[in-house]
Amino acid sequence: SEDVEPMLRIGKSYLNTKYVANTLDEDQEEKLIIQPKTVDCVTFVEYVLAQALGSSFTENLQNIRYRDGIINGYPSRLHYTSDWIDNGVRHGFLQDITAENSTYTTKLDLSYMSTHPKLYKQLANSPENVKRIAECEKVLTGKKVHTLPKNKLPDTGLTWIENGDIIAITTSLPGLDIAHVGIAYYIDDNLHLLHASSSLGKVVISEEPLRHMLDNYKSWTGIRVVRMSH
Ligand code: NAG
Repeated sequence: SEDVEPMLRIGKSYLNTKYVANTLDEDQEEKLIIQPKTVDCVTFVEYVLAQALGSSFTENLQNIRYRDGIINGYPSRLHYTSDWIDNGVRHGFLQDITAENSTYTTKLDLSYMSTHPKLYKQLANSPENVKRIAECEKVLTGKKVHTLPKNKLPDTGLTWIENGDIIAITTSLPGLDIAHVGIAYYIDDNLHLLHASSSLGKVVISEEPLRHMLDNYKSWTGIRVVRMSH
């Protein structure tokens, strides 16, 4: 049954967990924060994936959250989901499902963090961090990635999108790649999203199908789908 899928089973165990933003940004010194009782959309998926991968949760989390698993200051954290996905694919614990199943592509154009340093505690007063982040953005900018435009996603989902898949929602916001992330969850043949919702303040299963959620936000353009490699 669907509950056998580990991402889904573990993800559901987080239902009602409180949504709190910026839990990774409190300390000046960058270190591995493990705070699964308060999550945002990204940290929710990270904790679930780290648990689903098995054996060492801490080691998994570090490999998921930091470029090549190495913690070396704020810029070593994988802030952009495209970078996060790239890292996971490179290290063999994620599979790019949209790349295998969708012919639609888009070119990455990343600049949001370096152009909005005031929005990030660790960038606001550190030109050095801004410079390093800008370098990371430059590496990925221009890279072609596969996506599924939202008008190609029916309420019922698609055969190649499975329970427990990680869904990353693409955005038209200039300089940013992904606006939100969550976990695919089929209910009565419709594809819903299991996610940490900032508006509801906790981890929920969306009442509406994912397609409706996408239609509600003009800047949400489509999705990328990635899967934990077993
Ligand atoms: C992401 C943030 C990242 C943070 C993560 C978890 C961006 C581009 N990325 O949305 O800095 O580590 O959430 O809180 O803002």
